[in-house]
Amino acid sequence: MNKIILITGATSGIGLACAKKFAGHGHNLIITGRRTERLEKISVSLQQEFGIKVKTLCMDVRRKEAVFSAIESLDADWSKIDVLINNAGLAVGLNTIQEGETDDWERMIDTNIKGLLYVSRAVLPGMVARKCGHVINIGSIAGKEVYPNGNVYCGTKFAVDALTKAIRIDTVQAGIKVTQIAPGAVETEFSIVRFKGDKEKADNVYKGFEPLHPEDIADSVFYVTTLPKHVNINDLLIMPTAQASATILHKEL
Ligand code: NDP
Ligand code: 8X3
Repeated sequence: MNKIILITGATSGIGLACAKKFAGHGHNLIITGRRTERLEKISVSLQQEFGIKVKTLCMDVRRKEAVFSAIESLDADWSKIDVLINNAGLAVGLNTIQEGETDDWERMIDTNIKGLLYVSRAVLPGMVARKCGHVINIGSIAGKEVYPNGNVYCGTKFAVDALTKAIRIDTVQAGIKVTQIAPGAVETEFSIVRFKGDKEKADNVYKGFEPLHPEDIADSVFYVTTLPKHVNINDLLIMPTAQASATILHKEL
């Protein structure tokens, strides 16, 4: 059966890989992100390659009113969202708290926590009314372990861990599935954003070992949506084989 999958942050990395994976299985997509041009290009190429329908919502998940009006604007064909993938997120900076940039903190808190909440608040009432739906939150190893200089990013991902449990509790009576997928190091644009465009620093993060690829995460996101109605995966922690914990990496340089 064709489902409607809403993916936040589908313009790169894990979100884009999820879009391709679900499109490849014939599902229709609502893809979101701030970079309009990329979003439109991706939409055209997914429709051409996979013969599915794609709706683009260009929005910043931090803008509450924009999020609510974008979701409200969906017509009957699009509003029955089966799967919400709360993926949009970022780390900005890698500093001690005492030297941290408060603007970086706001960006992470507003995107990773408040953005996830706004989108969930906009989509969940429909799922609850239909007694059907699956929310998949992209957490992180950073939401399981705090590591040096990770402070606020880790705090936001610990919040994603808690909110995943909270959404599950609040919607269990409606039969909504709620899953957290928590990856270790995945090579995407994540580190370029964290290091504010310093590509050399970003590339160094993934040197000397094989990190996860965004497609590895998309495979698991897709897998959890294929299980029978009575089966829910609560939490999946997925690491590169060379990464034993947030801080222990076996690198061969
Ligand atoms: P990317 O930087 O490649 O992708 C991030 C996506 O989020 C982009 O599509 C970006 O779109 C979107 N996004 C960021 N901020 C906003 C915003 N304010 N409003 C709307 N969309 C936004 O990184 P990843 O694919 O790696 O990151 C995806 C998720 O995975 C994040 O939640 C991240 O924390 C998590 N994660 C990543 C890991 C990694 O090692 N890469 C490991 C564990 C978790 P646009 O810029 O167009 O708005
Ligand atoms: C991204 C993985 O270890 O850089 O969430 O925090 S890590």
